[in-house]
Amino acid sequence: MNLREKLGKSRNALSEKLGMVFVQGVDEDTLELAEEILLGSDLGWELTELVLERFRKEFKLNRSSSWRAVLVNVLEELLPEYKPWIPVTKPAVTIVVGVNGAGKTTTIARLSQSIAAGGESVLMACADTYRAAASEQLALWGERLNIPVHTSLDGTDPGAVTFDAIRRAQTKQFDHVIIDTAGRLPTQKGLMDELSKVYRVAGKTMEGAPHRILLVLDGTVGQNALPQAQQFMKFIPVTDLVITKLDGTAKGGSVFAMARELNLPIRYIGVGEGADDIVLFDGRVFVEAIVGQNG
Ligand SMILES: Nc1nc2c(ncn2[C@@H]2O[C@H](COP(=O)(O)OP(=O)(O)O)[C@@H](O)[C@H]2O)c(=O)[nH]1
Ligand SMILES: [Mg+2]
Repeated sequence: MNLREKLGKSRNALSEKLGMVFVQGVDEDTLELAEEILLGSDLGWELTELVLERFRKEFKLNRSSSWRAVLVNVLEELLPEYKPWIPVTKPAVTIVVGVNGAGKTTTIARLSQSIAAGGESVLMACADTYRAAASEQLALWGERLNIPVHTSLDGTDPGAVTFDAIRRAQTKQFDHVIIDTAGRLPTQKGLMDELSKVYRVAGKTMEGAPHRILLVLDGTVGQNALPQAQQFMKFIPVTDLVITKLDGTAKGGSVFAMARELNLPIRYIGVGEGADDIVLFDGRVFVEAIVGQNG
């Protein structure tokens, strides 16, 4: 399956429906129907109005404009081109955060797999010490992918695990260490404070660490994840977003709203349960896949 097929639900909800509406041309009546479709794809009010304005303007200038080309242009403009992340020190320390079930552990496994495939070494560390199942899950991934995993006894302080994992990665000269954290809700103040502590410990253990902090968001939740994301950002300085499960939702439009509201680069998207189903995010490719002619 290519990206266009994996994002098929969002593509159907957005471009297939718009195509049917605009068969009769672009006018105030069809724009009203288009508004519903744009909102339905979870683009949000603000961006929906922005897109409708562009349609009005373009079609006033030129009745024979292509709605698809107009939409591709306006959506591409909403997504800046992100500079690639190039780690400057070794080990590069990544902390991964988010609510339960968002896809943190799966993301870490797939990410580590692609790092290893690129010839670099990676240590996966489990700072979720509340559930035995958490370290077992990561250990299982490690076995399957042949990637070392740093675990500790249940109940160990997550800060201590962070310290140990970074030290081990330094001593054994790993290129990367990726730290998994327990899922938590922003309303759980104690757990959120603990996240701040993990962050501080990383910085004290190694100068400049963590080098990136990935916030993993469940794409099926769409824009409803925004307040939650903003709360996380109060406790830990998130550097990049990962939006998972975009294969299982028609709410692909929320990606544009997330990028805009949170003002953070979307680094990866999850588009399935397979090992290759995490992709480096590229705005143009994404837009092409959900609305382009040939995506
Ligand atoms: N369809 C789909 N499922 C995903 C994706 N990413 C994660 N999952 C599934 O979501 C569930 C929770 O993932 P997990 O990594 O354990 O979440 P965590 O609690 O944040 O660590 C698992 O069943 C994953 O297979 C994705 O991009 N697409
Ligand atoms: Mg997990």
